[in-house]
Amino acid sequence: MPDGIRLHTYFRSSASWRVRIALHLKGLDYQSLAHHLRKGEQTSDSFLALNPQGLVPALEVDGVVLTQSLAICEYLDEIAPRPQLLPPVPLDRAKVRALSLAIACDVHPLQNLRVLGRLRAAGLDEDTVNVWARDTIEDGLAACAHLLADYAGPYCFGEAITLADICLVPQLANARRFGARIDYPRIEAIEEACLAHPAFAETRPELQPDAE
Ligand SMILES: N[C@@H](CCC(=O)N[C@@H](CS)C(=O)NCC(=O)O)C(=O)O
Repeated sequence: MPDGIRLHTYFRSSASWRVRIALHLKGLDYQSLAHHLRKGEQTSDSFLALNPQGLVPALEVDGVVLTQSLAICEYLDEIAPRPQLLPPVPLDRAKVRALSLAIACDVHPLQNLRVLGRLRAAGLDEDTVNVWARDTIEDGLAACAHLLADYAGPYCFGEAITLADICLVPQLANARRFGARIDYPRIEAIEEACLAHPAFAETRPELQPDAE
Protein backbone atom coordinates (compact mmCIF):
# COMPACT_ATOMS: atom_id res chain seq x y z
CA MET A 1 0.00 0.00 0.00
CA PRO A 2 1.30 3.51 -0.77
CA ASP A 3 2.83 5.55 2.07
CA GLY A 4 1.46 8.90 0.98
CA ILE A 5 -1.51 9.85 -1.21
CA ARG A 6 -2.23 13.47 -2.12
CA LEU A 7 -5.35 14.39 -4.05
CA HIS A 8 -5.36 17.59 -6.06
CA THR A 9 -8.97 18.57 -6.13
CA TYR A 10 -11.64 21.28 -6.21
CA PHE A 11 -14.79 20.94 -4.17
CA ARG A 12 -17.17 21.31 -7.11
CA SER A 13 -15.16 19.22 -9.56
CA SER A 14 -17.22 16.15 -10.39
CA ALA A 15 -14.17 14.33 -11.74
CA SER A 16 -12.44 14.91 -8.38
CA TRP A 17 -15.52 13.68 -6.55
CA ARG A 18 -15.22 10.38 -8.45
CA VAL A 19 -11.76 9.89 -6.98
CA ARG A 20 -12.83 10.95 -3.49
CA ILE A 21 -15.57 8.30 -3.58
CA ALA A 22 -13.15 5.61 -4.76
CA LEU A 23 -10.57 6.51 -2.07
CA HIS A 24 -13.27 6.40 0.60
CA LEU A 25 -14.65 3.06 -0.62
CA LYS A 26 -11.17 1.60 -0.49
CA GLY A 27 -10.51 3.02 2.97
CA LEU A 28 -7.40 4.83 1.75
CA ASP A 29 -6.24 7.92 3.68
CA TYR A 30 -5.17 10.92 1.66
CA GLN A 31 -4.28 14.56 1.94
CA SER A 32 -6.46 16.98 -0.01
CA LEU A 33 -4.91 19.91 -1.90
CA ALA A 34 -7.47 22.30 -3.30
CA HIS A 35 -7.02 24.34 -6.48
CA HIS A 36 -9.56 27.06 -7.13
CA LEU A 37 -10.66 26.41 -10.70
CA ARG A 38 -12.72 29.59 -11.06
CA LYS A 39 -9.64 31.61 -10.10
CA GLY A 40 -7.64 29.71 -12.72
CA GLU A 41 -5.25 28.04 -10.27
CA GLN A 42 -5.17 24.96 -12.52
CA THR A 43 -3.23 27.01 -15.05
CA SER A 44 -0.40 27.97 -12.68
CA ASP A 45 3.07 26.79 -13.66
CA SER A 46 3.28 24.69 -10.52
CA PHE A 47 0.03 22.88 -11.27
CA LEU A 48 0.84 22.41 -14.95
CA ALA A 49 4.09 20.78 -13.87
CA LEU A 50 1.92 18.21 -12.10
CA ASN A 51 -0.73 17.82 -14.77
CA PRO A 52 0.07 19.35 -18.15
CA GLN A 53 -3.63 19.12 -19.00
CA GLY A 54 -4.40 21.69 -16.31
CA LEU A 55 -7.25 19.61 -14.93
CA VAL A 56 -8.16 18.20 -11.55
CA PRO A 57 -8.06 15.60 -10.21
CA ALA A 58 -4.44 14.60 -10.02
CA LEU A 59 -3.32 12.02 -7.52
CA GLU A 60 0.20 11.87 -6.14
CA VAL A 61 1.10 8.38 -4.98
CA ASP A 62 4.45 8.17 -3.26
CA GLY A 63 5.58 11.08 -5.42
CA VAL A 64 4.26 9.70 -8.73
CA VAL A 65 1.53 11.82 -10.33
CA LEU A 66 -1.52 10.12 -11.79
CA THR A 67 -4.09 11.99 -13.88
CA GLN A 68 -7.50 11.19 -15.39
CA SER A 69 -10.10 10.19 -12.82
CA LEU A 70 -11.03 6.86 -14.42
CA ALA A 71 -7.40 5.78 -14.72
CA ILE A 72 -6.95 6.77 -11.08
CA CYS A 73 -10.05 4.83 -9.98
CA GLU A 74 -8.87 1.74 -11.87
CA TYR A 75 -5.42 2.08 -10.30
CA LEU A 76 -7.00 2.25 -6.84
CA ASP A 77 -9.08 -0.80 -7.71
CA GLU A 78 -5.92 -2.68 -8.58
CA ILE A 79 -3.97 -1.81 -5.45
CA ALA A 80 -6.95 -2.20 -3.10
CA PRO A 81 -9.24 -4.72 -4.77
CA ARG A 82 -12.05 -4.69 -2.16
CA PRO A 83 -14.72 -3.58 -2.75
CA GLN A 84 -14.32 -4.14 -6.48
CA LEU A 85 -15.25 -1.20 -8.67
CA LEU A 86 -15.33 -3.35 -11.80
CA PRO A 87 -17.23 -6.65 -11.89
CA PRO A 88 -15.32 -9.89 -12.52
CA VAL A 89 -17.28 -11.02 -15.60
CA PRO A 90 -15.90 -9.38 -18.77
CA LEU A 91 -19.34 -8.61 -20.27
CA ASP A 92 -20.49 -6.95 -17.03
CA ARG A 93 -17.21 -5.07 -16.82
CA ALA A 94 -17.70 -3.75 -20.36
CA LYS A 95 -21.19 -2.51 -19.45
CA VAL A 96 -19.89 -0.71 -16.35
CA ARG A 97 -17.10 0.87 -18.35
CA ALA A 98 -19.49 1.90 -21.12
CA LEU A 99 -21.72 3.85 -18.74
CA SER A 100 -18.72 5.37 -16.99
CA LEU A 101 -17.19 6.47 -20.29
CA ALA A 102 -20.53 7.74 -21.61
CA ILE A 103 -20.46 10.22 -18.75
CA ALA A 104 -16.74 10.88 -18.44
CA CYS A 105 -15.96 11.17 -22.17
CA ASP A 106 -19.18 12.22 -23.85
CA VAL A 107 -21.07 14.37 -21.34
CA HIS A 108 -18.79 15.88 -18.72
CA PRO A 109 -16.15 17.35 -21.09
CA LEU A 110 -18.81 19.25 -23.04
CA GLN A 111 -19.97 21.13 -19.95
CA ASN A 112 -16.56 21.61 -18.43
CA LEU A 113 -15.39 25.02 -17.24
CA ARG A 114 -12.94 25.61 -20.07
CA VAL A 115 -15.35 24.54 -22.80
CA LEU A 116 -18.07 26.86 -21.48
CA GLY A 117 -15.41 29.57 -21.24
CA ARG A 118 -14.55 29.06 -24.91
CA LEU A 119 -18.20 29.31 -25.90
CA ARG A 120 -18.46 32.63 -24.02
CA ALA A 121 -15.25 33.81 -25.66
CA ALA A 122 -16.74 32.93 -29.05
CA GLY A 123 -19.56 35.35 -28.30
CA LEU A 124 -22.34 33.15 -26.93
CA ASP A 125 -24.39 34.83 -24.21
CA GLU A 126 -24.79 33.33 -20.74
CA ASP A 127 -28.27 31.88 -21.43
CA THR A 128 -27.10 30.13 -24.59
CA VAL A 129 -24.07 28.71 -22.79
CA ASN A 130 -26.29 27.37 -20.01
CA VAL A 131 -28.69 25.82 -22.52
CA TRP A 132 -25.70 24.11 -24.17
CA ALA A 133 -24.60 22.63 -20.84
CA ARG A 134 -28.12 21.67 -19.79
CA ASP A 135 -29.01 20.01 -23.11
CA THR A 136 -25.70 18.14 -23.21
CA ILE A 137 -26.36 16.71 -19.77
CA GLU A 138 -30.00 15.89 -20.53
CA ASP A 139 -29.02 13.98 -23.69
CA GLY A 140 -26.41 12.06 -21.70
CA LEU A 141 -28.77 11.17 -18.87
CA ALA A 142 -31.43 10.00 -21.33
CA ALA A 143 -28.85 7.64 -22.85
CA CYS A 144 -27.77 6.47 -19.38
CA ALA A 145 -31.39 5.70 -18.47
CA HIS A 146 -31.54 3.40 -21.51
CA LEU A 147 -28.20 1.78 -20.70
CA LEU A 148 -29.49 0.99 -17.20
CA ALA A 149 -32.96 -0.18 -18.21
CA ASP A 150 -32.22 -3.91 -18.11
CA TYR A 151 -30.54 -3.86 -14.71
CA ALA A 152 -32.05 -3.95 -11.24
CA GLY A 153 -30.78 -1.77 -8.40
CA PRO A 154 -30.14 -0.55 -5.93
CA TYR A 155 -27.02 0.59 -7.77
CA CYS A 156 -26.44 1.01 -11.51
CA PHE A 157 -25.53 -2.60 -12.13
CA GLY A 158 -27.07 -4.42 -9.20
CA GLU A 159 -26.16 -5.02 -5.60
CA ALA A 160 -22.63 -3.65 -5.72
CA ILE A 161 -21.35 -0.11 -6.20
CA THR A 162 -19.28 0.12 -9.37
CA LEU A 163 -17.35 2.72 -11.31
CA ALA A 164 -20.63 3.55 -13.08
CA ASP A 165 -22.20 4.81 -9.82
CA ILE A 166 -19.02 6.76 -9.11
CA CYS A 167 -19.44 8.57 -12.42
CA LEU A 168 -23.22 8.95 -12.37
CA VAL A 169 -23.76 10.57 -8.98
CA PRO A 170 -21.29 13.48 -9.41
CA GLN A 171 -22.71 14.09 -12.88
CA LEU A 172 -26.16 14.47 -11.32
CA ALA A 173 -24.79 17.26 -9.13
CA ASN A 174 -23.68 19.02 -12.32
CA ALA A 175 -27.09 18.36 -13.84
CA ARG A 176 -28.76 20.20 -10.96
CA ARG A 177 -26.33 23.08 -11.21
CA PHE A 178 -27.33 23.62 -14.84
CA GLY A 179 -31.05 22.99 -14.26
CA ALA A 180 -31.09 19.78 -16.31
CA ARG A 181 -34.04 17.40 -16.04
CA ILE A 182 -33.35 14.28 -13.95
CA ASP A 183 -36.82 12.76 -13.94
CA TYR A 184 -35.78 9.17 -14.47
CA PRO A 185 -37.06 7.12 -11.51
CA ARG A 186 -34.29 4.56 -11.91
CA ILE A 187 -31.55 7.20 -11.90
CA GLU A 188 -33.13 9.02 -8.96
CA ALA A 189 -33.31 5.73 -7.02
CA ILE A 190 -29.64 4.99 -7.77
CA GLU A 191 -28.65 8.44 -6.56
CA GLU A 192 -30.63 8.00 -3.35
CA ALA A 193 -29.05 4.59 -2.70
CA CYS A 194 -25.55 5.92 -3.35
CA LEU A 195 -25.97 9.03 -1.22
CA ALA A 196 -27.07 6.81 1.66
CA HIS A 197 -23.60 5.24 1.52
CA PRO A 198 -20.84 7.04 3.49
CA ALA A 199 -18.40 6.92 0.56
CA PHE A 200 -20.72 9.20 -1.39
CA ALA A 201 -22.30 11.14 1.49
CA GLU A 202 -19.05 12.04 3.24
CA THR A 203 -17.25 13.12 0.07
CA ARG A 204 -19.95 15.48 -1.23
CA PRO A 205 -18.75 18.80 -2.66
CA GLU A 206 -20.38 20.88 0.05
CA LEU A 207 -18.46 19.01 2.75
CA GLN A 208 -15.05 19.72 1.27
CA PRO A 209 -12.73 22.09 3.14
CA ASP A 210 -12.58 24.41 0.10
CA ALA A 211 -16.38 24.50 -0.38
CA GLU A 212 -17.87 27.96 -0.83
N1 LIG B 1 -11.24 13.52 -18.10
C1 LIG B 1 -10.75 14.21 -16.94
C2 LIG B 1 -11.56 15.46 -16.75
C3 LIG B 1 -11.01 16.35 -15.69
C4 LIG B 1 -11.71 17.69 -15.68
O1 LIG B 1 -12.30 18.09 -16.69
N2 LIG B 1 -11.64 18.38 -14.55
C5 LIG B 1 -12.30 19.65 -14.45
C6 LIG B 1 -13.07 19.77 -13.15
S1 LIG B 1 -14.33 18.54 -13.05
C7 LIG B 1 -11.27 20.75 -14.49
O2 LIG B 1 -10.20 20.61 -13.93
N3 LIG B 1 -11.59 21.86 -15.18
C8 LIG B 1 -10.72 22.97 -15.25
C9 LIG B 1 -10.82 23.67 -16.56
O3 LIG B 1 -11.71 23.34 -17.36
O4 LIG B 1 -9.98 24.55 -16.77
C10 LIG B 1 -10.85 13.29 -15.73
O5 LIG B 1 -11.73 12.43 -15.71
O6 LIG B 1 -10.03 13.43 -14.81
